[in-house]
Amino acid sequence: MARDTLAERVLRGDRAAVARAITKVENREEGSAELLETIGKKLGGAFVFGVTGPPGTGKSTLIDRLIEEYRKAGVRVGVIAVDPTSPITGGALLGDRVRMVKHATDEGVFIRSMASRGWSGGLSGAISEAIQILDAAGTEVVIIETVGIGQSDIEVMKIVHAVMVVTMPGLGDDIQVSKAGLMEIGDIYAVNKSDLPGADSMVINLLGMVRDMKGRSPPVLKVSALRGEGVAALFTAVERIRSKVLSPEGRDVRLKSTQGMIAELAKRRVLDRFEGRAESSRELAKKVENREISMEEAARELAEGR
Ligand SMILES: Nc1nc2c(ncn2[C@@H]2O[C@H](COP(=O)(O)OP(=O)(O)OP(=O)(O)O)[C@@H](O)[C@H]2O)c(=O)[nH]1
Ligand SMILES: [Mg+2]
Repeated sequence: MARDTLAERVLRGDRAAVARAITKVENREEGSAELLETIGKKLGGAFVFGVTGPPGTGKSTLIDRLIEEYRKAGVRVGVIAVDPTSPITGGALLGDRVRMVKHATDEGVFIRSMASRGWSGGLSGAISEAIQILDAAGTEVVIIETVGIGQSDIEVMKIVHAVMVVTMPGLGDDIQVSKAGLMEIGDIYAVNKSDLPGADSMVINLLGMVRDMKGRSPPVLKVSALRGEGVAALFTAVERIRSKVLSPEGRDVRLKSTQGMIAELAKRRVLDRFEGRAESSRELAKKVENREISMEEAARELAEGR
């Protein structure tokens, strides 16, 4: 009997196969497209939840708590921690993610760190692909952790169904969220580290900002991931968002996320094609240097691959 294909093992929810499949698409190994085509027709419809916020606010610790809650409820969870470091300096922040190792033996939890490579205009990791693989493997909740500091996390937020912004007391309160554009994207706000002084004023600050938003009133919740205080209430609020997203009412949100994923995949194709043309781009540069063609023509040729 023939050995099961990787796609079949992924569809069965085999965690090792999921890891292997993500690596495969990340490295664009042969057979990646076929794999994605097979599993892409068997998506289960996972809830994709973005968790962002300034560095060190406790996002990973809080996600860890949410994983615990989900596992108590028997829900399969996947986490993709998007590492803002470049592939060259890569891994600098990885130690941070290893904190979630206590779930290492739980078949219902999958944790992966991925680099968001620095292509302006695209995610260029394989985040959309990883989401599909996890979804096809029966993961019900996929959490994407990004650091809320730059463009790449805003890009990530286009492909998720809902976003939780994690802040903490201090750090110049309102500035840390408003400056980073985090006030526009949150569906829920967590003020973590409530065991430290200043949490209440941070909550009041955020509530003030939330009140100014038109047509939206995202909840603001105080929590201490360290002590586990407020975690149950936060989990309930997140679950309310999940039910809404997955209900008929959430159709538009789901469509928007699918659209974002397709756009990412399309961008990747264009960029890959583009990168593969390093040789011809050199030739084109020579032609421009020799005044045979204009830069405009060269760019068109490069982009359209003639
Ligand atoms: N006092 C206190 N410390 C906390 C709490 N939650 C997390 N921390 C600590 O804050 C530090 C950062 O926590 P992480 O969970 O790594 O924060 P993060 O937001 O994921 O960090 P980055 O991914 O690097 O942006 C760690 O030392 C945690 O132990 C909390 O509720 N209270
Ligand atoms: Mg983290």
